[in-house]
Amino acid sequence: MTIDTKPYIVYGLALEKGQNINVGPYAWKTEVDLGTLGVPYKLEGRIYDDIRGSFETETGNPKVTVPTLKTEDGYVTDSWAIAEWAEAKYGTPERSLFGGNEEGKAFARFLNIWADNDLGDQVKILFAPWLYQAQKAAGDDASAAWFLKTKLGGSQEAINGLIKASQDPTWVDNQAQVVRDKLQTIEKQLAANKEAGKGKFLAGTDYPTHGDAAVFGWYAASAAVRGYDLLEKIWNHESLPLVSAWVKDVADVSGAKVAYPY
Ligand SMILES: N[C@@H](CCC(=O)N[C@@H](CS)C(=O)NCC(=O)O)C(=O)O
Repeated sequence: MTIDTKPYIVYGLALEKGQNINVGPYAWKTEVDLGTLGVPYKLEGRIYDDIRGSFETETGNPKVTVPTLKTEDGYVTDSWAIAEWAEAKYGTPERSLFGGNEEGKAFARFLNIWADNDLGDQVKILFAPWLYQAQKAAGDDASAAWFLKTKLGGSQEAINGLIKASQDPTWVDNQAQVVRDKLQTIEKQLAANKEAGKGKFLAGTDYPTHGDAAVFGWYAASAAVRGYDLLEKIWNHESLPLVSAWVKDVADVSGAKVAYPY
C-alpha cells in the first residue's frame, strides 16, 4: 500500500555535508511513521552546523531541528508534530499512528516520552562519545561543539570523561546492561500482548504505531554507532528475544532500512 504522491523530503542528521543519511533517533521515528502509512519519502541529511545556519534560513525557522518534513502545507518540525500531521492527512481506521483513538494517542505519547528520557538518556551515554568523535574526525568542529552544547550542556569535561570511559570494554558492557534493563519494559509489554493473542506491535496492533516508531528510533541510532556493537550488546541480546524479533518486524512492515554507508 503506497500512497500515490511525490516523495516528501525528510531532513535528518548527517555526519558530513551532502550525506543523505540520518544517524539520530528522531528522524527514524518519522521514517517508520511515513513508511507505515505508505507515504513515500526521501531522506536528506543536514549536519548540526548547517541546522543552526543555512537550514534556519531555508525553513524560515530560527528554532528548526531535524526531523523536519517538507510538505505542501510548509515545513513541519519535530517528530511528534510530524506524526500528528501525517496521521491527519494519511491515517485511516485500519492504519493509524495513534491506534485510531485518544487512548492510543495517550499510549503513543507516553512511549515517546519514555523512549526519549528513560531509555534514550541511557543509550545517549554510549551514543554521544561516538557521535562527537565522528564529527571531529569529519573535520567538523563546529557541529561537535554544537552537539556538545545542546545534548551535554557544553561540558568538555563530560565528553572527555565519556570518551575515555567508552574505551573500556567493561564500562561499555555495564552501560549496555543498564539499557537492556530499561528494555525489559518493552520485552514485558510484547510478552503480555502475545499472551493475550494481540498483534505483535506495542499497542497490540498488527502494524507499528508511533509508540513503536519512538522506541525503534533508539534502535536505529544505536546501529549507527561504531567502535562497539550495540545491536549485539543490546537489541539482539539473548535476554531480549521478543525485542529483537520486534525490531525486525518494525523494519519489515514500515520498510525502514537501517544501514549506514560507513
Ligand atoms: N523533540 C525533537 C528532537 C529533535 C532533535 O533534538 N534533533 C537534533 C538532531 S538529533 C537537532 O536537530 N539538533 C539541532 C539543534 O538542537 O540545534 C523531535 O522529536 O523531533
